Amino acid sequence: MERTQVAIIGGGPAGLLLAHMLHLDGIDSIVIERQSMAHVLERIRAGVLEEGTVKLLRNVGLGERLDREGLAHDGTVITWQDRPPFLIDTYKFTGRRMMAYGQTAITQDLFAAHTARGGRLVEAASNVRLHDVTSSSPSVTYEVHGEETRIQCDFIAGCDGFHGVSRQSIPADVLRTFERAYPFGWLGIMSETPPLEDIVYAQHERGFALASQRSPILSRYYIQCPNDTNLADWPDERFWAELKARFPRDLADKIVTGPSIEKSIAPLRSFVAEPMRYGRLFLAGDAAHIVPPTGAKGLNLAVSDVFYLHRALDAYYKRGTEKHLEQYSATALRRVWGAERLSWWLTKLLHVFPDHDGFDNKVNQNEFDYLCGSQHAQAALAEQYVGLPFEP
Ligand code: RFL
Ligand code: PHB
Repeated sequence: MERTQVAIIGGGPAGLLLAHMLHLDGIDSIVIERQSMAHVLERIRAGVLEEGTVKLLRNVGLGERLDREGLAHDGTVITWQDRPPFLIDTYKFTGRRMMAYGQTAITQDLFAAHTARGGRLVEAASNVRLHDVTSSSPSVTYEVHGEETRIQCDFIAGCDGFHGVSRQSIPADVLRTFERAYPFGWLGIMSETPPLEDIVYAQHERGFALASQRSPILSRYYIQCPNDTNLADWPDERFWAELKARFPRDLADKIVTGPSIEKSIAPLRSFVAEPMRYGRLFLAGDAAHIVPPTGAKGLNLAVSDVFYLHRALDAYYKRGTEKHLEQYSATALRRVWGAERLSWWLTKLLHVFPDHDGFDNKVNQNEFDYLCGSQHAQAALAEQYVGLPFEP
């Protein structure tokens, strides 16, 4: 039997960031992770950070490598068939910038800080279960090498991603879910080649494509693919040819190709579970919601959830107030739904849907024309894409 104030299920970015921020306020936690940390630290996922995320990471002492290696961007480019590039100019409209800095690097930074301070973390934990979450003394049990341990705690933070156990611990008559599956995924590669100058979303009749980056010598590219795509059918040469075919000629010519060092397929899904609190269990990040990656919002939402949850726990331990704990779900969900709507809209605008007809295509075309011609539409998109401020 062990004891802590906050048991954190999941050692991804949400769980590790929460542990870090709680530690800065003298609140004790234990992170329980199903995988080995080596596995968690290898995963390649998100790459673009909102300015609010960057500022938060700096404020909690995690800005050093980020400021050294991160690539600042005034905005993101959209190309449409062969039309000239259009910039979602976040800097012009909001005075704020995005930053390309990989989730892999953030997770490494968080884990290094966790290890340096001697933070508690159980890796390779199986059969993780939550108990008595509606009582004032909940607990979590897990097994390592077949031996069970119980952690008694005040609160449980469910940061265990979309396939975790935390959300499943909320009774079906309490939990409401909202979902949209998309009839395609993203086939992504990482390559040790210099990236394009800008992050570019490409709309094309062959399907969506994206050029992104991790460093001056590391590029990340994606192409829209059918859900039943087999990685073995996509050797590098085929990927590069298809990618280039979806960009306007002058940009395609600038793409530097090379061997891929990683290749994977991510399905696209919109999903929200409400409420994000049940008794003493609080969900954060992908455990509560998923967005298609088109708006680069998934990781940023995990960070904003942790911002709100940390604030609520800090207020409880420092001042004995439960106000923020009670408001956590509603506050976090307002921001979640904003990102859900933007991610759904951008996905709809930029991808080829097998069931779209001429009408849908004309409406999309008009939407893009309107965006290019209207400062108001551009300001609205820039404000949402760069990330709405956290609520006070
Ligand atoms: P994570 O990163 O999924 O971490 C959850 C952690 O919980 C562990 N876990 C458990 N631990 C204990 N007990 C259990 N029963 C457990 N079940 C699971 C898992 O092993 C894992 O370590 O969630 P978190 O921390 O909320 O962070 C969210 C972000 O990871 C996520 O929003 C983004 O990465 C989403 N996402 C992307 N977002 C973008 O903005 N751009 C992208 O390009 C992008 N690509 C992706 C993605 C998510 C993917 N997933 C979830 C499969 C690509 C993929 C493949
Ligand atoms: C990435 O760099 O992985 C990336 C960038 C922008 C997105 C999604 C993913 O919208």
